[in-house]
Amino acid sequence: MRIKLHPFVYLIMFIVLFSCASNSEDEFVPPSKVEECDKVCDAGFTLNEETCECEENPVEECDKVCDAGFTLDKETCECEEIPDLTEGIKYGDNYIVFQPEITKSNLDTWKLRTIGGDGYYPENVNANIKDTDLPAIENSYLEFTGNNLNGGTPTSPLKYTFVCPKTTKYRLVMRMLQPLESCTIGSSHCADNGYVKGDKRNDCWVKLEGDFTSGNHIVTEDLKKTKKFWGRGVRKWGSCHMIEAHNKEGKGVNAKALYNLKEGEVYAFTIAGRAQGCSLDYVMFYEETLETSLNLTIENHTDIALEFPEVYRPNTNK
Ligand SMILES: [Ca+2]
Repeated sequence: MRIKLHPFVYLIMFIVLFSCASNSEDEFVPPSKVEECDKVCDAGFTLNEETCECEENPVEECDKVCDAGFTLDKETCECEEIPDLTEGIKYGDNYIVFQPEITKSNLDTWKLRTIGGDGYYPENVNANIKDTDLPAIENSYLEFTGNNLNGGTPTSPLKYTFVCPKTTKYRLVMRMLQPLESCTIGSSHCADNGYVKGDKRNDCWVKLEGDFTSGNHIVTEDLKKTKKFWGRGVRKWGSCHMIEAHNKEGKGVNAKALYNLKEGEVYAFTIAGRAQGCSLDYVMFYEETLETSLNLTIENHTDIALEFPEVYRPNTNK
């Protein structure tokens, strides 16, 4: 039997159904529950409970200052020893100084001259030296015996590795001797105030490697190549103090060897033999402004051991 309902009944049924559905939605209230954040963060991170994100801990500034020969590891804030530095280098606040014989390189044609030994200068106390002259530091030095009196290709390289003690501009100088024969003023070929051949036995080759720029008009790349380094010290300890290189316009020039070095950086320095007889007592890199503050004059024949205060001399316990 088929029951036919009045359309009004359908309408009532629809309203009731709709009303029930609607009431059930209104009655549903989701629980006000805050989700628990149980994330575990890695070391060095901290949980932000509001966002439930791991955030990196702020890095504490490490301002430790390390001694010369040590470098700062910023992650651990510890000073670590720099390996392979040449032993025996003396580090000041704004200079480094060393005797050339501390090198680990083979001396080859460089000869170690020691007091009383063959070829040592002066050969005796009356050997044309003044009372005010200071002998070689620790009574020893290196003499180059290769090439000829005027020069030659770079021979017998001697290497040194050092760390820069302070970011500043440094000048390179060496205490140098030209062991030349003396002569009588006025006789033939006798020049340079009684010293024959004053422009011989007075140079070597130098090269510096590392992170630096030139401190003057010499191009930086030239300072990273092997260049002639020369000076004067005829039959007395003088100085090797000028580099022969090129300026930024490409012209050949003689100038101070000036390097802008960085604190904590490690540099490799090489000396190679050029003119036979050139003799080296010690090597210095010093902050150039010392020339003003200490009123220094570094030029031909200046004995740097006497020009600088004694503290600037190298260690003698090689
Ligand atoms: Ca010496």
